[in-house]
Amino acid sequence: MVNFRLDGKIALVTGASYGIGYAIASALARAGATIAFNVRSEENLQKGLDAYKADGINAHGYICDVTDEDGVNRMVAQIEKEVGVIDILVNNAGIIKRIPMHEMSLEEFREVIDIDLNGPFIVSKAVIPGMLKKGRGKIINICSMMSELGRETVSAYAAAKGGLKMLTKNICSEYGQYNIQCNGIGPGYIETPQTAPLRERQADGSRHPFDAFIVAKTPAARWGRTEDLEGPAVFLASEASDFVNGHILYVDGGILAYIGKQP
Ligand code: NAP
Ligand code: GCO
Repeated sequence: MVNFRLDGKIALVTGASYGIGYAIASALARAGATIAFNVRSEENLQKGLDAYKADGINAHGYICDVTDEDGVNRMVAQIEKEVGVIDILVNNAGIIKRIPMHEMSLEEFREVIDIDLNGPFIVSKAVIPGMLKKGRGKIINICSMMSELGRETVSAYAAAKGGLKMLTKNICSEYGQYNIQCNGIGPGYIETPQTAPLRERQADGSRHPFDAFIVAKTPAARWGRTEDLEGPAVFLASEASDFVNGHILYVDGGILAYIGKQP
């Protein structure tokens, strides 16, 4: 019998007080996992704890910036002491800056790379030793359409998410022999705070041009919802995917397969 359950497993989901991270953490919890999550602020820590509690989930929350290696190492040690050794890591925390590349400062470019690419390296490096001791582990990196495609104004984000795709494949290559599987989820365009600016109604009440563009580019003819990511995340976190490694599972409604509807 294929095992999609996560009972007895401990999952760390980074940046999971809301958005995609919250949805994935909640799905892992409903599949039996014990959830740990981190955010950068006291305010969002409480917001997340309240949300998990309202959903009947007893989550363990920590304040930690994924770019702070010492802080990440302290958080992982604290989780291992308070909750247990991490079985499942979801590298979800991430930001985007939408600025034409010739107008983007080096500091802005570096901030996106630091959070979206260095962060997953730092957190993965911190949890892999525990997975090696256990003889098993699951790492899921939240990639993007921009792991495969570019578009105007997102140079740093595309570079980071392209790198995250290859980091995923390299962790697979280096640690698969120790029964650690590392895969990616590539969400399409999902309705979260991060994409809210792309869906804002125009002054005349019409849809944002990008909103209409994405719907025309998606065979499903809709934006994704965070719920659309829950099943893929549980699958990649479970024993059901023990022979799936180095794969980026695109949950995009078909965008990557489709040339787009004729205007
Ligand atoms: P979001 O709503 O902006 O949430 C991002 C989360 O990451 C927040 O909890 C944020 O916490 C946290 N975070 C940001 N920087 C952090 C840092 N340095 N340390 C710790 N936590 C940090 O974004 P989302 O739409 O849910 O996206 C989540 C992930 O999916 C991101 O990696 C994003 O690139 C990716 N993604 C999103 C879409 C989409 O269409 N929405 C599609 C593909 C991929 P704070 O409250 O502290 O900022
Ligand atoms: C953008 C969007 C996208 C999504 C996602 C698509 O400005 O193009 O924010 O980058 O966040 O990464 O998969």
